[in-house]
Amino acid sequence: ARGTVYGYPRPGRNRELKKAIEGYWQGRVTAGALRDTAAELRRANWRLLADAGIHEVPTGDFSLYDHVLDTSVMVGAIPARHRAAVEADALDGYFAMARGTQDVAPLEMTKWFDTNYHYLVPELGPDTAFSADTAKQVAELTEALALGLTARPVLIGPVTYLLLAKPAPGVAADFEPLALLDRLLPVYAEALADLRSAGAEWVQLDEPALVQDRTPAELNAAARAYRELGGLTDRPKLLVASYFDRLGEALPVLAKAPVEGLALDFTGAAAANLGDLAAVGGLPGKRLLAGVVNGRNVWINDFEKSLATLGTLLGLADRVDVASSCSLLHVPLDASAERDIDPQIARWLAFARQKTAEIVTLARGLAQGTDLIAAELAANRADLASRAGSVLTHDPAVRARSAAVTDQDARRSHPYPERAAAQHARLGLPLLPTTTIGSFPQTADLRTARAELRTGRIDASAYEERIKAEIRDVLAFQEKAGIDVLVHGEPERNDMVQYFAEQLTGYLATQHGWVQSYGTRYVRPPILAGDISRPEPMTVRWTTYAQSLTDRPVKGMLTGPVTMLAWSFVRDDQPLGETARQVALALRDEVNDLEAAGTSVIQVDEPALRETLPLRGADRAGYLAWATEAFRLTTSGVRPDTQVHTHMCYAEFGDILQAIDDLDADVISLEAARSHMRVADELATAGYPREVGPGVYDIHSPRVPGADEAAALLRKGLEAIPAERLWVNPDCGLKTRGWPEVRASLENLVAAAREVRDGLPATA
Ligand code: THG
Ligand code: ZN
Repeated sequence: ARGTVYGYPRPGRNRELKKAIEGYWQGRVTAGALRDTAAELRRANWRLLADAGIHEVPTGDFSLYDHVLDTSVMVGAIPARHRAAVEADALDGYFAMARGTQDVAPLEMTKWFDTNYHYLVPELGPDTAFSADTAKQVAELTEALALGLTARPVLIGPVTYLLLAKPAPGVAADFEPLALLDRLLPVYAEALADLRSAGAEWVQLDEPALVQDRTPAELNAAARAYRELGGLTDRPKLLVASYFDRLGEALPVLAKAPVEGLALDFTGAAAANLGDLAAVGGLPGKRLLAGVVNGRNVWINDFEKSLATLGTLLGLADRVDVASSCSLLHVPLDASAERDIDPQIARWLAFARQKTAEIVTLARGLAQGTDLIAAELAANRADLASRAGSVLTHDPAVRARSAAVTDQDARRSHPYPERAAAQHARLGLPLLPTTTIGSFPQTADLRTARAELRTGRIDASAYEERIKAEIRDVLAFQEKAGIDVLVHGEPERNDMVQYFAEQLTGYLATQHGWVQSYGTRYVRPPILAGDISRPEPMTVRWTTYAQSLTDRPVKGMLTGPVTMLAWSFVRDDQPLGETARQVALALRDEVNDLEAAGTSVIQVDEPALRETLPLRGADRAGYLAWATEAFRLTTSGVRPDTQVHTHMCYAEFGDILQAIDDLDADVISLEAARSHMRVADELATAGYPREVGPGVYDIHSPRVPGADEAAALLRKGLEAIPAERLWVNPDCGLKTRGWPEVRASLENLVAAAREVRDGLPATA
């Protein structure tokens, strides 16, 4: 047995790739310099993998923006609107597809399965003509071979590529890209031939879409695709890879296909692949890549457990190699770079570099016997025991409180109609009340102040004064603009998840733990390492300061428990629902403290509720049950006359309407401007009984909407939601926008609300 991985983090130790690409966009870095930096980073990753003992390095996983976009280029699926740019200059055309230009819109971006990585959605139609452009794949393979390494090109498989695509603009919405399979396969055949002649013994085709619920027609398409590719004569050996969940119904399809190898995930729920594989009689004559090292979390492997799995697998395939469960793209580079994490706790952590070493160790143990890795096994056992027995992972007070939670704790004391009456009496708001989602522009000035606090150039009290001055400005603007429910603007927050994580016991923050979110944008997800508690109030000070400046209600602003999990690395030693409950209880204390400090409106944002939905339908009800319970646990400790808001964005809400209702929030604001209020219709049709603020100002664009435009959207909203339950607000927070647009847009939004309000029939 040998060890391998399917991909490695792209940016480099100091995010050199981000800097080079953004420098190129700004004209400070030449195309040649960008290509050199990229080649140097690839070389460094391959050397590192090879030096660690990885036997076959992946190629083609590297990308200047996104590997799905790279696949679109490889198969010639360039949308008509980008063709001129691509023909003028391949690199600039590539970035035009990714980011758009003055004249043309980019490809749409969406989440890569249930990860936090975003890919660019291929746009296809009945007229799409594919053609092979294998230059990038061949060049990167050639680079790795030139270093004297064994290399395995990794491509997105044809079935997954088509299943990730959507109809191009102007193409009927019911067009199914999978109908293009027969046209696409010859392009893959050409790519395989090119890679073979460039020296590839094996090529990996990634088919993660096959771990989702698939129709018989889709499974047939997969069978046909691999029968056809497997039947080619001029081709390398084929390895079809799956990850993120069990293959289920697709396993027998791939096991029977005329390909030389499969890669399966054996971590978490995907461990069911083990029984499924035995049930189909294993993979006689095939190579199996066993994904036993989790590529999605930051925890060290359990060597004994993995070796037991690997031992079973030895009897089920011709040759078993050890791998990560998926590309290491989804984890940070190197845990040893984290100097601020307690060394004892750092021993529990494995980022890409540590996971690579684990794979090599397991492969050695499997091939040559566990005696040879006795020292590693002993250290691993000790580290696992230290984690299991730590006071960080087991806080008796947190556990006792969580165990004592009753159904009643997760229910408001009064039904919505009674709450609504009490809230309306307390708040005295007009019909169609106006508000914002929470954040105001994060100016360069604020970021500088935070950086200066970090480096000690200014002290805590100077920083506090700086933040208070910003809050005063934000409040003054909102009062002058005539907004009804105000916010403090969140100038003290860097990232909505990181800010709370830094203040909760049991959470770890990283200094260098960057993970690609999209293109050149990265996040540093905090780590839910232990039992969660809140040593002291986190936001009360800022909210009460803001409230002291105005007679209008100021909303308290919190991030909800599901989003706190979705945008963090989660524990693997207890069910997610338990972690969610602990976070919910800590946030519940904050909600109750805000109320006690006089806050009458409290918003708990859950933008990630939809994106964490499990990949397989059968797992969804269980997820939604704990997710909605965690939200209600957070928000149910308040009096009936305290108004609970929530906010969601970045998603299609259609398949979670019931869950949105189950949150029992008094008011929900949603992204809607770009979909022309479709969500208001959907909620109304589903019988949603509470108050709704469908966004009437698309904050993802610098465009300032006119008052008449916002009014038209509002009137559209009124067709679905009665005036007594309709709010007026932007789509999302304003932190990424500039002040001039925000000022003008919010003034227009208030004018629109007034105009529509004045046109309403008088009520009793
Ligand atoms: N916070 C967290 N995770 C998220 C989002 C978030 N995941 C989903 C979505 N929002 C991702 N969106 C973005 C948007 C912008 C950036 C990253 C992810 C971004 N990053 C800066 C960069 O790479 O330059 C770094 C920011 C920093 O210094 O922390 O601009 O809102 N947790
Ligand atoms: Zn939002």
